[in-house]
Amino acid sequence: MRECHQAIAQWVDSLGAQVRIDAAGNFRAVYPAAVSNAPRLLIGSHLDTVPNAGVYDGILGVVLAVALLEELRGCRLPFAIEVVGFSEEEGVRFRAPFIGSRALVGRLDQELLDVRDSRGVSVRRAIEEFGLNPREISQAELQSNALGYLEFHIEQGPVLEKLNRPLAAVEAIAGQSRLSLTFFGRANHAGTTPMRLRYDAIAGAAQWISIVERLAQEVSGLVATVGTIEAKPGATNVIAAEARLTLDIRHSSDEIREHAVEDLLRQAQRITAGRGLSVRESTLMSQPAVAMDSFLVQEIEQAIVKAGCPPHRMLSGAGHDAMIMAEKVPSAMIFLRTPGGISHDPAESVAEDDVEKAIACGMHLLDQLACSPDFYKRTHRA
Ligand code: HGY
Ligand code: MN
Ligand code: MN
Repeated sequence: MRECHQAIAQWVDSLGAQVRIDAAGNFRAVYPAAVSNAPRLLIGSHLDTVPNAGVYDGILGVVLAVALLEELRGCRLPFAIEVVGFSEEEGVRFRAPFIGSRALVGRLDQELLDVRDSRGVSVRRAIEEFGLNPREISQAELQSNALGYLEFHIEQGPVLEKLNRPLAAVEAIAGQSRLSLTFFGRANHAGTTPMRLRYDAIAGAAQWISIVERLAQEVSGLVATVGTIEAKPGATNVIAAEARLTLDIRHSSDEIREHAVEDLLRQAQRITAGRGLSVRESTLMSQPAVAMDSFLVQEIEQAIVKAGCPPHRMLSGAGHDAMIMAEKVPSAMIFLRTPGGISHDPAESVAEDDVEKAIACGMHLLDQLACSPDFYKRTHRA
């Protein structure tokens, strides 16, 4: 992350932007406006990613923000532009996503600072180890002069490729719940324990996982993923005493998502009761679906057309920092087509032509917002 900050700082330094790393580890660079004390528009995305990832998820949105500053060729707008590179969006290390953007909306609270990673290192300690001061986190918060937040991001799915659209305006971001469930059984010898006398935690978890998949297949628009599973003691010839897994479940309707979570937790209770097992669950996150700012969505759509692309609006199944930033400032996203619909994998890619169109779209958008009286009426929500 430090090397990443240094690389981006080099790019923006020559453009006259003021760089700082805030107390949540976010990269912040302000490109001044034509006048002093001007309001500011934030453009950015996250710099962290997932294990064995591609090289565009998150970082592309920060690189595109820098590309827009370069395209301005020294021209100053009526508003400043703040490039933001969020420190932690994916939730991989601490199983709690959006740590960086939550700092900007004042929600990086003590509870979150106390969350520990698999080695027992807390968020607070990780911030200190990075050389930052957690007591200064409040200084990372958005100021009241923030006009809005824009995020360029790869779609990470197959929709735009199927429609042969390079770009899209995101209308809303699906809500998501992330839970941890641990199934408890009883360890025993794999060779001597008859099948009818077993309390097999992995077998119970496996039965539940098949129900998770079946429910998501049956409910339109619902996606559910068990992405991690750990067994204890974790030996070939030992019946598992524990199976710890995570559930990621999403839908554009909060009601459908929450109902699905309740249903699956009931199913886990039923399965474990029937097998003489027990189960403990904890909710890691419950993030409501978030609509993007309708004024900005409209402006983005116009800019997409001016960039020579057919307009398209869509839902984002992936979560993004924009859903957190929307709590405080009007926020919106521009999606770039993802060839093969592949993401969170080294095969993730973008077409250079689409990136070029995204930069053209971004420049039209800046031009539109600079001349839009309505844009300045947008205010930061306290
Ligand atoms: O998991 C997601 O929705 C995104 O990649 N953070
Ligand atoms: Mn991601
Ligand atoms: Mn992302």
